[in-house]
Formats: sequence, C-alpha cells, structure tokens
Amino acid sequence: MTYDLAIGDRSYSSWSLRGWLFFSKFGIPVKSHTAKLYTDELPRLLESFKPARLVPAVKYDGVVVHDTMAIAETLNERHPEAQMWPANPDARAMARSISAEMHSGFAALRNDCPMNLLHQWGGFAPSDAVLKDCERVQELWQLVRNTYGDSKPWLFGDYSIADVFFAPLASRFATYNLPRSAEADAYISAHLNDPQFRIWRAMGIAQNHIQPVYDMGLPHLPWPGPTPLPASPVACGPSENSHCLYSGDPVTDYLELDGRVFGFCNPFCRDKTVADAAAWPAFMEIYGLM
Ligand SMILES: N[C@@H](CCC(=O)N[C@@H](CS)C(=O)NCC(=O)O)C(=O)O
Repeated sequence: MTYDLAIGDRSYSSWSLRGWLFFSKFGIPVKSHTAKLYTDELPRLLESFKPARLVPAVKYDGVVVHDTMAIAETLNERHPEAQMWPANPDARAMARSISAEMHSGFAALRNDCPMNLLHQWGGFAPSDAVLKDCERVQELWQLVRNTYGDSKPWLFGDYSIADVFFAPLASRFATYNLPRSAEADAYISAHLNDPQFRIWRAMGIAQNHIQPVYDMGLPHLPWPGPTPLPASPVACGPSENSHCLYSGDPVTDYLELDGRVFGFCNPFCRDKTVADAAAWPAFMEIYGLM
C-alpha cells in the first residue's frame, strides 16, 4: 500500500508543507504529486483526488482524505507506532488544542505574511493584528514548552503533529523578521535547521516555480536559516561518481563543490542538492567519503 499526496508549490504552500511533514517526519512512505497553484495544473491533479478542492490531499486504497487536520488524524490512527501525538494524554489534549487553534486561527499573520521559503523580506512593518497573533503564538509555545517540553527543542519534547502545524508559522517569524522572544527564536531555529524542513525547502528552490502573487515588493534578504554549502551547477563532468547517488542510474547532470564534481541522473536532483547540499545525507556521505 502506498500513499499518494497532492501538494502545491513547495516554496509557498504552507498547507502542503504540513501535509508532507506528516509523512516525512514520522517515517511514513509517500509519493508526492506536485501542481503549480493558481494554474490548470491544480484542478487537473485533483481530478484523481476527488472530492478534494485544495492541497494537501492524500489517497490510499481508494480512499481520499483532504484537509490537513483530517490527514493528521487519519495517519495517526493508521500508524500508532509513529506516535504522532504526544503519549501523555494531558499533553495530547493540549497538542490537539493548539493545533486546532492554529488550523482555524491567526488570520492576520497568515494573510499578511504568506509563507515564502526563498528568502527573508527586508523592512516588513507588521500591523497591530499581526503583532497580536505573534504574541498569542508565542504565548502558546511558551505555555506548552514550560509544561511539557524538556531539553529537546520541540513543543512537547519529541516532534509531534503540533510542531507540523506550527512549522510554517515558525518560518514566517524568521522571513518577516517578526518580534519574538529568545525562547521563541530557539524554537523557530529548530524548524529552520530541521533536516526534513531543509529537504522540502531545497526541493522548492529546485522546482523554481516563482509566483509573482507572493512578491511582497520588499527587499530580498538572505535566507535566515543555515547557509548552504557553496555548490553550483556545471555543464559537464567527469564526476567522481558514475551513478546517481539517489537513483543509481548513470549520471547526466553535474554540480561543483570545493573544486570537486558530482553527478546526478536528472536536473531536479542536481538542483535540489545545489540548493542545500548538507540537507541530503546521501550526498554528504559521498562528499565526505570519496
Ligand atoms: N483548510 C485546508 C486549507 C488548504 C489550502 O488552503 N490549500 C491551499 C494551498 S496552501 C490551496 O490549495 N490553494 C489553491 C487555491 O486556493 O486554488 C487544509 O487545512 O488543508
């Protein structure tokens, strides 16, 4: 049995990011199908995910689940071993409460600060309504971390569905440089440094779907997360590896890093590695070992 997941542009679609994190963070295999938002691609993709109208949507065994909250609960029910919600019932009740509040709330923060995983915006001036949302989000983070968090970076100690719901909000605090406490900043930084979050972001950069509708008309500042290794695409080999480290197929596309050339079997896999080489364990293994 495989899950199929319909998603939108990785750089902008916050709900798609959540949908994908439910699988990738909890080790549940999935095949993603991408469509560009606000184009014919989306309704075409969703033809096979009826009755879903938006992304994310999930399909398995002829069943379609749409809307992130339903996807979270369905996966949690089907994969109890993944422990997607906190094990402690009181913590779980709180995790469900704050996730539901996120799912239905923070309208100002979500509307005024659309997710954008390409860069930071310079000079964003938040409205009073956005500032109020920022305060409420941090109040929730602080409450649950003080009560249920431990020395681990996530809201309830181990990563849970609640962290998935807040991952895109964490990115917005960083990319719009919204006011935040040191504790909130540490939590935000945990998301920006999270291996799966980095993989998602790198795939979005490689996808290179630029949507002008998300342009805030503000200066672009460097990404506020980890600085990528200085890899760049190159036109030809030879490369140190003759077969792609991801697929095992013969290499056709190349990148250069530290004067060394590595090969991949298609431009997307090359470009996602250029975007954030350190996010890809298979690449780091070959880079460190060869
Ligand atoms: N309540 C839904 C929201 C889903 C949603 O708004 N998805 C956006 C992408 S982030 C979408 O599909 N937009 C396409 C459109 O509006 O045509 C959920 O939780 O999944």
